[in-house]
Amino acid sequence: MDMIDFFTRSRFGMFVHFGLYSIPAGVWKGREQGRNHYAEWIRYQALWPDGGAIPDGEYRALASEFNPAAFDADAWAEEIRNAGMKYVVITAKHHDGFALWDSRVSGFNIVKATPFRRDLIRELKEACDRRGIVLGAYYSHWLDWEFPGGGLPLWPEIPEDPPLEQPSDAEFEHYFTAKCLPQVTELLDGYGIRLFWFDNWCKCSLLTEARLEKLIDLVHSRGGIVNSRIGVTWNHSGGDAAGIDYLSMGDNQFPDKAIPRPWETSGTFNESWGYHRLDYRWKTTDFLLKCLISNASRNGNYQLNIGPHADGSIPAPSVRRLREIGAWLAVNGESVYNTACAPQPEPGWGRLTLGKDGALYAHVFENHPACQLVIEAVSAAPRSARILETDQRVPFHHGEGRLTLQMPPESVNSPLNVVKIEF
Ligand code: FHN
Repeated sequence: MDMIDFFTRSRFGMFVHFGLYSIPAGVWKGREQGRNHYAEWIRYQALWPDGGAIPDGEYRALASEFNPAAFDADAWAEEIRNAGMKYVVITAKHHDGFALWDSRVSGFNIVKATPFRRDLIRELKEACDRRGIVLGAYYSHWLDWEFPGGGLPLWPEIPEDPPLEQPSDAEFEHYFTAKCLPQVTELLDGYGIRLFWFDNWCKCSLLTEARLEKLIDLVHSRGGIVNSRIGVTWNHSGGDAAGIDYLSMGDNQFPDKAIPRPWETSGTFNESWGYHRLDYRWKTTDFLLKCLISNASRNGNYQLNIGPHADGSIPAPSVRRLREIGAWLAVNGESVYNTACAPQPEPGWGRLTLGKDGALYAHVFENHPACQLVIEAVSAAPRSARILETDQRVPFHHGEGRLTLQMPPESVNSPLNVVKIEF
């Protein structure tokens, strides 16, 4: 399979942040983690701003409690498929260094260090394969808080503290060659992973061009693809980054124009990536769908994150939203999958996507009775315009390169209508 072609056609994928941090879930010894709501950062932010990080031994001890007995790879894969997502990228290893597969490189993993003793990546890969879903891996190649020489946060978690002492170049080289490259090789060769999401977001001298080239070449040698956050570029507008297959935006960042190369936004349902028991800032399905549609209309993908509970179950607010998005896509999917940015200017009332067969899809963000929707720069007169979900005919007028759709008053009852315009 040509991975980048698959990625571009898919438009919608899942992100999963799951690991030892899912146990404290944003609360350490009865107190809410400070600084931000990224529960997967609790190792360094537990006591912010009054104290240091969780001591290494205490954090590692979470492994002996990690037992996601409710994890069911087929149930996860069903939710992914029913949501209309075509791929899933899971934190195979996040910054804490803990691996979700049976790694021979480091014993700090789900099989060797926890009572669960099952290989989650293997189970999920098989469940995804059964459904034609592509499994990808998030791999924290720069930060690794358990292995000697792994990168540490560049900034002090407590403003008065001196910055953390960084590994030397030689120490980082040890981590890079003894853990990072061999683990990525395990994911490529032992698990057939071809879609990689690496994570770096600041200029870091340890990620030298030579190291990045090695990592990129390794993934490319097996036909895999890598994202821009590997560190070569941090350019939201889409700079020319050698070796990069797709761009990743900043967290929850949505560009306001089309980008002429493959790209994606990774986003959260609430604020945290890992499960956070006190994060109640859930976004609405309407908002999330608009993010998906908007990105598709600008040539981009949307990778929407779940943070499963420590027992492996998916939080109810995510499940409800996933199912609602899936229900919308079940009837409107052709206006999103395998589409591209339309040549017409983006209208203020919504978004436009262009199907491979030349159909134009008008996504109505603002529904109100008897509204007229104008699309500029439509050179030919359409042969038909219909609401995708109901097949209701939409009267239109075409003249002087302008198409005006007269939305039927009943259509206000369905939010996010799509009008399919055929020529
Ligand atoms: O530090 C990580 C964070 O925990 C999370 O994984 C996000 C996902 O995009 N990436 C980093 C911050 O941007």
